[in-house]
Amino acid sequence: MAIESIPIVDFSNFKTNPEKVAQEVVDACKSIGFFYMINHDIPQSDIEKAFALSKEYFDLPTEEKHWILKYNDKEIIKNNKPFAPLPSVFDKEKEFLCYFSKKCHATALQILIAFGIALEIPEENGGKEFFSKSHSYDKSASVLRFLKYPRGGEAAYKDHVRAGAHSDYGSITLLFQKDVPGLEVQASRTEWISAPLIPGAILVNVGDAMELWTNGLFKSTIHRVTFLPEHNHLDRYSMPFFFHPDDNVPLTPVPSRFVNQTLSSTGDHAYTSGEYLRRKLDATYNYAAKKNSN
Ligand SMILES: O=C(O)CCC(=O)C(=O)O
Repeated sequence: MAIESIPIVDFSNFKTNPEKVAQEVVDACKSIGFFYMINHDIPQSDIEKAFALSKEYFDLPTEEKHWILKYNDKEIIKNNKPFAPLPSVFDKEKEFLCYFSKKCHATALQILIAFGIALEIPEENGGKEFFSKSHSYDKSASVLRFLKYPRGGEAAYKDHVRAGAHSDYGSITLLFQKDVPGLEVQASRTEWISAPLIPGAILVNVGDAMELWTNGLFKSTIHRVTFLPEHNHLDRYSMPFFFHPDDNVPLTPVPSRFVNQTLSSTGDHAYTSGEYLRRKLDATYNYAAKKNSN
């Protein structure tokens, strides 16, 4: 049966009826790989404030936004600390940004607990905390990004596909969208369906690491961003929170009676989360570097 829309999962009942909510989450992850999370614990005022900071940053003159080019590779990986001084827009709100990214982390952990419940992971393997205990706040590659898609009316940005078709690399992604829709999902693996804006909802999707970890049970679905002609005069802002397992976590089949425990013929080597991420980033950036040098 063709999948025509993205399910909505109401988390207001997660405390009182976790099994029901968890089942809805897992049904969505097994079919389309996307769902809207409503009644989550992130106040709308915090989401609005984060979007306002993002806009304030993108509104800066171009030279100021190129601050990052001043820093070389050595400094980028120094002592596991912020790789460069933050631009003042963010520096003055460091406390808020830390608080907001911790809220994203806690919200993503709730979803992972739902996975653990519905997949009935045995207690001796970690039970409902099987996934959440492998996603520490400060040791994984998880990242909150601020994105701006400049309005399509400007000469340089005529293409209606604004972010090409791709899957995400981590375990799950939380996406905050604002004002301008545009995300499309390849639900049935051939047709694109749109992911409309639902005020206050977070759009959640499964990433490649989770598809590998569940041995294909959960679907990491291709998606892209397009602009409709009626939105050509508007900039689009979004904030994805890419959630990754800790680097050393082996992406071997999750101990669940719902997950096939046999690796496929191509999977005789199971990656750790860190290896998988590096492999994908190398492929992306080597490709980009080659393309740019041509
Ligand atoms: O901006 C969006 O709505 C989607 C972003 C996205 O898919 C990505 O950055 O991987």
